[in-house]
Order: sequence, then structure tokens, then C-alpha cells
Amino acid sequence: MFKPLVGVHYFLENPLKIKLRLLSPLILASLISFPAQTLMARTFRSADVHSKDFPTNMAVMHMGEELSAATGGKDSIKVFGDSSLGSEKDTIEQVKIGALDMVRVSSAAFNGIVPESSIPSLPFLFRDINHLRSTMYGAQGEKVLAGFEKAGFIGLALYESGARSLYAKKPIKSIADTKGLKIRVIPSDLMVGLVSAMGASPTPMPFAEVYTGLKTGLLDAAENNYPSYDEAKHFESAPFYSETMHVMTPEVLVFSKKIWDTLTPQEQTAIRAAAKASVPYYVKLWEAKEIASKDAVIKGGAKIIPASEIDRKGFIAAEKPVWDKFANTPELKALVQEIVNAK
Ligand code: BDP
Repeated sequence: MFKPLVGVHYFLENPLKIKLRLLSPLILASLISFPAQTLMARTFRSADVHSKDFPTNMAVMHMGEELSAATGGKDSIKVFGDSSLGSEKDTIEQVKIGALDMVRVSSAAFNGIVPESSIPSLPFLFRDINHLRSTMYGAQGEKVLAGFEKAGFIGLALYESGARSLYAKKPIKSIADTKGLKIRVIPSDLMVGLVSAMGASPTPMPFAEVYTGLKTGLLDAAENNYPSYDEAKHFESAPFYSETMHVMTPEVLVFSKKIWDTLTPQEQTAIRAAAKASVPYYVKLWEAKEIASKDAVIKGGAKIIPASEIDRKGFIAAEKPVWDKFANTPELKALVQEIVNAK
């Protein structure tokens, strides 16, 4: 039987290391005596749980092209999708210690690390997608991103992720229908609190494990937007998608502060600009993906319970305590108020 060489993957995924190995000790020594960033081409590695053709990854690849153009080919980005570098929690830890350059995750994955990241995850905060866009792509989004620096991350961009809704093995129309259900959540205190407030039983676990969790019956339900429900084939075992639209948690793209501090100011500016340029590119892809995924899950056998059949008021009332628990400082409360007041 064919046995893959252990080293092959390593080399394929570490082009910089290969290049270093090919250099003679003499050249290597002379390189080390110069500031590395002025000499070496750099390929920043970025992780994601989604597949290569998902809008988040296409946006980061687009950012890589912009960055490469801005730096005359010196800096570029390589995306590692499909949780190949680990769960969101694992990859955040790698970015923190500088073992990985970048990661794109749900901002909920940062809730326990960056208090500001909890604000856009407050249940029923945004009235609709335009409310999210006018705030998260504006001044309030910048405040959320600025919060990452204290925790050792450079917040580069937020990307909308539509609304997350509950899906289960039975239709859910009101809070009474969630009682006692084992519902998977992103590992985050806020998401645990959100599902507990429904009277259900939250089960935090990484995205890549949810498919099996639903299939084996370890989970009764989960919650996500149409594109993730479609991509991960969760509709196969949880075919009732109830448009509760309880949260509009955005995605976040972050850079390792440890590595950032070794870059030149010009590189930092180019990275920030390329990240910002990827947002409108992403939004177009995302809008098309939401429509295509809704069609795909219906074709795959999912039954949609539309928003008009959901007792939204009942859910909103139950979720009020979550706001008080997570918007728990004067600064965070002020940020919530700014968002609520925004057009
Ligand atoms: C998706 C996000 C992804 C999360 C996933 C989840 O794009 O970052 O990992 O939800 O539920 O919508 O874990």
C-alpha cells in the first residue's frame, strides 16, 4: 500500500522553509545579519474552517492579490481551508503565539478573548442587513476591530455573515419548541448564554464536528446561516430550518500582533488597505451565496419555516438578559447604544 512520506505535507505547506533549506549556510548567515523584512518575500498563512471556494476564503485570496500588487510581489497570502490547521480555537491560539500569521473566524470565537467582539453577537441587535452594514462597516465596526489589539491581535476586517437561525430534526416556531433540545453552539460564553436563555441545552463544539454530532443524535439541533448549513450538509440530519434569525454575528479577519510588529510600516499599511479592499468583493460573493445555498438546501430536502411563522417577540423577550450580561461596562453599553441609535 502507498504510504505517504510524513515530510511531504510539511514541505508542501511550508514553502518558506523549503527555500531556507535550499540556501547555503553562508547565504543564510548573511541574510540573518540584515533585517529580514527588507529582503525576504513573505507568504502569510491564513486559516479558515470553510472550503477554498467559500466567500470568506475567496475574499482573503483576493486580499492576497491586492497585497502582492501593492508590494511588487513581495508579500502574498496562502489560505488553508477546511479546518486543515485546526478548529477556530486552535488557530486563534496559533495566531496569538505567532505560529500562524492570520485567521478568518466567526467573531463569536473571540467572545471570551475580546469583550468588544460580543457586541455584534447580541441577539436581535441588528434590525436588518442594512443596519449591520451601516454600523459594522463604519465607526462601530472600527471600535470592535480596535478591541482586538489589547488581546494580541490586529483586527483587519469584519465581513457580514447574514443571520443565524436554528435548525433541528423538528420544526421550531416558538421558544416552547426549543425546551430541552441539545443545540450545538460555537464555543463562546455568549452563545452558551443565548441558547440557555431559550430553555435549551447548549453544546459547544468546533464546526467540523457538527455534521457527525447531528448524524449520531448527540445533537438535536444547531444554528447557522444558509451557506454554512448548506456547505457542511447539516440539512441531511437536521432538515427543519426555522428562520429565527436570532443573531447576525459577523466574521472577522485578524493578523498576529507578534508577527505584525516585525513588519515595516509600509507593509502594515498595504495589509490594512488590501483587507479593506476585500470587503466589497466579499459582500457581492456573499449575497449570491446566500441565495444559492437556500435553493440548494431546499433541493436537498430541507423544509424552511419562514420568519413570518416564528414567534419573534417571544424569542426577543427571552434574550434580553444576554444583553445585560455581555454589554457589561460603560464603554460596551455606549457601543451598543450607538449601534441601536444608528440608521
Ligand atoms: C459559520 C462561520 C464559521 C464558524 C461556523 C460555526 O463562518 O466561522 O466556524 O459558522 O458555526 O457561519 O462554527
